[in-house]
Amino acid sequence: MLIKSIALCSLLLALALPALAEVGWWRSAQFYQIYPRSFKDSDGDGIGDLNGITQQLEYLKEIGITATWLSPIFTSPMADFGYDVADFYNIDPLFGTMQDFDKLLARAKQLDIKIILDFVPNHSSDECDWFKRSAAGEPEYKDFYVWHTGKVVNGIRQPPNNWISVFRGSMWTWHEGRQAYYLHQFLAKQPDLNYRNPKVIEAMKDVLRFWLRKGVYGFRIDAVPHVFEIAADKNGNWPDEPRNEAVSDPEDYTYLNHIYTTHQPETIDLVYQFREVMEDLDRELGGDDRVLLTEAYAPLNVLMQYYGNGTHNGSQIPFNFELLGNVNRESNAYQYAELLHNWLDNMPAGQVANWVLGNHDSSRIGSRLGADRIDATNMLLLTLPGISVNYQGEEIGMTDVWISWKDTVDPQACQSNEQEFERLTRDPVRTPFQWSDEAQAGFSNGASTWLPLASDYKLVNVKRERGIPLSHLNIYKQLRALRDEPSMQHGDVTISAIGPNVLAFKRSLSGHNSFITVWNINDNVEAVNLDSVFTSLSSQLKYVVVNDKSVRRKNDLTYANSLLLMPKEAVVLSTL
Ligand SMILES: *[C@@H]1O[C@H](CO)[C@@H](O)[C@H](O)[C@H]1NC(C)=O
Ligand SMILES: *[C@@H]1O[C@H](CO)[C@@H](O)[C@H](O)[C@H]1NC(C)=O
Ligand SMILES: CC(=O)N[C@H]1CO[C@H](CO)[C@@H](O)[C@@H]1O
Ligand SMILES: [Ca+2]
Ligand SMILES: [Ca+2]
Repeated sequence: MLIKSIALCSLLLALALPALAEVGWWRSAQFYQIYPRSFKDSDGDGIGDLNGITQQLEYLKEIGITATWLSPIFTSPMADFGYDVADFYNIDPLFGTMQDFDKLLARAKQLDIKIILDFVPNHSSDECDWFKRSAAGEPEYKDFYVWHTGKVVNGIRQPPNNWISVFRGSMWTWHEGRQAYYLHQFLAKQPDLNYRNPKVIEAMKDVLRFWLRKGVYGFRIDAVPHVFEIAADKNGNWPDEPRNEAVSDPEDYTYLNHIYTTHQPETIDLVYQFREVMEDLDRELGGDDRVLLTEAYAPLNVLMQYYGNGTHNGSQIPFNFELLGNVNRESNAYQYAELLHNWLDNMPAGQVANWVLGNHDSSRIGSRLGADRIDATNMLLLTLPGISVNYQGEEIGMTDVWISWKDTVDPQACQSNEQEFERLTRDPVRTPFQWSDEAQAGFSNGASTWLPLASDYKLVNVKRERGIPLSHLNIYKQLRALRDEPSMQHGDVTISAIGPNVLAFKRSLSGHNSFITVWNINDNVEAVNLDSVFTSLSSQLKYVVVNDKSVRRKNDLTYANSLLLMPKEAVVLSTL
């Protein structure tokens, strides 16, 4: 009887649990970007896939990830590795099937990891059914894309204006079937959807609804600033964009200032509309909040509007690229402090910050800032207030892999030439994830991988780093554990540059221990007085996380007024 009632009780509990929706679960969450081609290959074809991700979800649990966003997994001819979607409602066979995706969702739910999908609103593939119908002039789809018959100069047909695509060359490509040019901000195989057609907006909202009903918890929206172009004038024409005199290569994207093809005012309202879809589905489905993460490289005052404008909610997580875009090997503590403040001081009330240092388009942290700064930057990401966003492999300190012109596959680089490709290629940050020192780094049991492996994979891999106390991976895990402290979850932050070489910030919450992150950015030994920049510290502080530059160990004590830092040492200290 007793056993029965316990069983009944836990049954009732289990039934009751889903009703306890976790509002704001994302406010101090750890997000992790998976680049599916390179995470884990389950079937030996050398390309990562959904079953591979499912197999390795426990690893995300091990490192304390709350939610993971997957770069595109939809049907695609892979001209831009999935950022050219041919069917927004299906999984590409390279990655698996819809059943595989359902299994992934089910496993993620068991582990309490939320799945976020990449949403590419700006364009589809030219192999998308919508585009084929549009090109054929079918009434329903005729205006789904941006078409123009071009202009004739001296008897020669030319594109309607001078716009240049992100991936070089004209933004317009002639379509024989339709006898017109179509617009593409990226590759010719990525025709832009026409956001001035309300049917397009509705069609894209339907895509969001479909995946939310399947059980994803939101979207990371790709390339938002490119969605709208300026409206055509009354004759159906668009103005030329002005020259950027600093650049002389007329094929290069930066040759023009993109005042008519990026950051049009309608963009913000579209984000608000997408958020409304999230909130509608919150009401329809119940459970935890659905979230929007937006990718926009934009001026701060524009980005802050992405959060919402008082009457309308926007993206909960407009990616903060302040650090990613602005720090380099020479950056000093004053510059870091300023960049952190830029976001925190400009954020609308009630919103939370997010910190992003990498993605599949940007040089890896260890290559960009130096391998001896990897732990320090993970420390920033994980001890600053708000949301941390981690690109796969940064937690184990993967670095860029040099890839020859012959092995280069990134379209952005392949569109250029053997002299230019290294500046443009994104392949070096997309190489297979390093799981172990086994063949193919444990990524695949096939004979080859779609991009070459890093040559240092026997040293830099999950399996080995698990066994090294101060490996990047173990430091990451310690930092993650520390995030559960009340001061980390809800505390204030005070940021200070102590001279050009030392960046420090304090997280504090009344009634709880404070934590102080201190980073010696450069190669001098530094002695700092934390009492000179922070109030109410205990006279002694305890080391709670150290890196491999430290001569001190975890739980050692130091005086707050005379902290000694080794070159490149980064530590987290706690009040007593
Ligand atoms: C907020 O955005 C909505 C939708 O774009 C707009 O109608 C409204 O005027 C804006 N409110 C303010 C205060 O700017
Ligand atoms: C904005 O979001 C908050 C939190 O989810 C919600 O309480 C509020 O009602 C939303 N506001 C609008 C205008 O939808
Ligand atoms: C960081 C990121 O997601 N970049 C993508 C932006 O959009 C273009 C076109 O869809 C992709 O090529 C990039 O990878
Ligand atoms: Ca595979
Ligand atoms: Ca567009």
